Amino acid sequence: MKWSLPENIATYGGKIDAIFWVITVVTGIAFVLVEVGIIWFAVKYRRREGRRAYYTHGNKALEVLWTSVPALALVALGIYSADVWAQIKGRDSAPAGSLMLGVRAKQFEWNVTYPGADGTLGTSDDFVVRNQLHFPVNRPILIQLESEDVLHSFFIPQLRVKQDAVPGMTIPVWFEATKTGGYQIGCAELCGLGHYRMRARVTIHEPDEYERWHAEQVASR
Ligand SMILES: [Cu+2]
Repeated sequence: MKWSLPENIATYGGKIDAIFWVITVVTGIAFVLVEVGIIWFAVKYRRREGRRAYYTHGNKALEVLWTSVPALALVALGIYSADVWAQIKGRDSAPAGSLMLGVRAKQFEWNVTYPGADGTLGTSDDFVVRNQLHFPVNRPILIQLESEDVLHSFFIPQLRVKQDAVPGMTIPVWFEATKTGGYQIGCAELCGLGHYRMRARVTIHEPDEYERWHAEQVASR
């Protein structure tokens, strides 16, 4: 078992990890304070021979305090992360010149649509490869994510990407890898009995290597 985050190979991964750690520390402090309080009170006010219960209707000042502090913390975290959210998930946030690919989830596989020889997605020479996502390193990739049947979730931990695939919707997801290698898409939304085996291989190539792979695929069809 590993406690650290998975390796980060996404250009925006550092920003997401920073938010993750800030939230973990803030909620971690709250968790420790609450748990210590529970144990402290349970021990201090435990039943004792001859001690009578004390009835109270609460404390207004305390209630205002423990409602407003978490509310302010929540708003502060929201403001702190809004910028990163807009850069990654915002409408039309994908950088210009992104390579566009289609990913269609279904029970229990990922079908990836690549542009054909014309290099344009959505034309008649597109081709589909089952459970294999290939793309070049150091170039933004824009996935048009769809689902054929139920809710799935497109999850590549090392790219810090997790996005629900919703039937009837086409959801854009963009990322840019900083490293070549082999990774995996997992489905992060319980989608049926085969959910656990809904995986696909991710292969991140050097640009010329990707061109070669793509040309081979086009030639073989
Ligand atoms: Cu699934």
